Amino acid sequence: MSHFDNILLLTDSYKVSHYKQYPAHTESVYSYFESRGGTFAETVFFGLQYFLEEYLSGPVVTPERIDEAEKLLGKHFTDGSFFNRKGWEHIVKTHGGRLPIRIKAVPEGTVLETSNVLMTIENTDPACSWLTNYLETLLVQVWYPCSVATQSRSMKQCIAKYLAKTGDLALLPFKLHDFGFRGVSSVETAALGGAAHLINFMGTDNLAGILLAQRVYGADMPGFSIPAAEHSTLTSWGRDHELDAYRNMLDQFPKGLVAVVSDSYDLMNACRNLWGGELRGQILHRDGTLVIRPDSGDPPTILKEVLQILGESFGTTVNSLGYRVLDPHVRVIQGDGIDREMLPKILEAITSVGWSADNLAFGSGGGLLQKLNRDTSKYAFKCSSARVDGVERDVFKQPITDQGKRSKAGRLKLVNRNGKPQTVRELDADGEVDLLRVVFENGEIKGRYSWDEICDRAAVTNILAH
Ligand code: AOY
Repeated sequence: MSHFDNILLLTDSYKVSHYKQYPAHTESVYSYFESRGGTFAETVFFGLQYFLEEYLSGPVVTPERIDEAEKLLGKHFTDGSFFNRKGWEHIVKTHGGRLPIRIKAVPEGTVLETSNVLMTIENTDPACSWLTNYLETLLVQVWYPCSVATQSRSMKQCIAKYLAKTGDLALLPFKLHDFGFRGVSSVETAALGGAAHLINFMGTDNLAGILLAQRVYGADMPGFSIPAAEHSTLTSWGRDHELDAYRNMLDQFPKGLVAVVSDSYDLMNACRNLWGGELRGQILHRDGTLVIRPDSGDPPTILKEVLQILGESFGTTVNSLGYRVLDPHVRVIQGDGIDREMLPKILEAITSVGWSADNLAFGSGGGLLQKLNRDTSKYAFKCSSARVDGVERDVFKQPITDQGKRSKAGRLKLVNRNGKPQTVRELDADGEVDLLRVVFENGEIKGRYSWDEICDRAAVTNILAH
């Protein structure tokens, strides 16, 4: 059972008072969601289907929930007498508890330039114009899966650039592994962020992300992993038995990929004298690949040194692009300190000394799922149109204290103009196809997107353009 299943309470406190603040006879409030710019030139839209399914669909307003909200808010506010009981009871009586709201959005997985409309929301019952922005708080949380999908896709473009230049692009889907479950603020965050990453990559240790991709988007098996050590499994052998701990890994997992974190005591000693010394023969006769994981130090410096030592011990070949590749029995994964800024530094450092990006994979936790906030892509939800007493009017803000915070005006449409999606006013786009589709209306989910179509839409295709 969820502790957070009362839609009346999934909002900011101040919104409870807003129904008294709109002009009299406000029949419609129309709002939109966009990225106003920020770190990335594009955004990937992803995650709305989860919020619709989890919180908004079906009969979500009930007499019990109204009572609970009235009681809680009565104590929360200094003067609790303004609770909108009539408004909520109207939704129960007239709509069977289903929200009289229409949400349109770009199809999930769509990659769109910033400053375009991603989603619109409006009330479908003129008595419920107060409800549109009551839902802002919950709906805007879609900023998080959008941001993770966007950042992960940008990191994919970065890795793709180096693979195209120095190695094999076919390795791309497994080059950035999600280590982030423990580093995020909640299980729900792990699920949304983990699924968002899996739109772009196929490697993950974040099982919550897999569950969300399967249960909400019908994915089959969207992410894969391999046996891998953590420090506890190795250090419990004792410092004097580091070699035995490593040998045990090779014995227990005699074929396929196996990853072993190797910095418990002395990473370079482990690479040169244990993996590259005593265990060298066993590794070279193994039917599979040992993935060595450094986990401390300055990543570019450490990785150049580790590749150098492993090259000396296991040998290298030079590929058709002129870059060095380690013997196929050994590879490296860097999972410490990886974020969108460290990634290009490492790739530049290793390629500058002749190593192919094929040698290296990345793990990222906090950098992938938590080093983001709503400002990273400046997500905002603003009212752009209202109908008052039968008259539609533009609604917008234009603060002289920050021109970047100006909001759009009018009812909006996303149309294709000279091969590019552009946000225009509905009035200026008569007869043009709207790329926004109705996904929710009057309590029902109207359009669903499958995992595979979302991944296809977000696919990184033209690598060399980036
Ligand atoms: N996993 C690739 C498979 C996963 C992990 C998870 C935090 C893996 C490590 C590895 O190789 O080393 C959460 C830290 C590491």
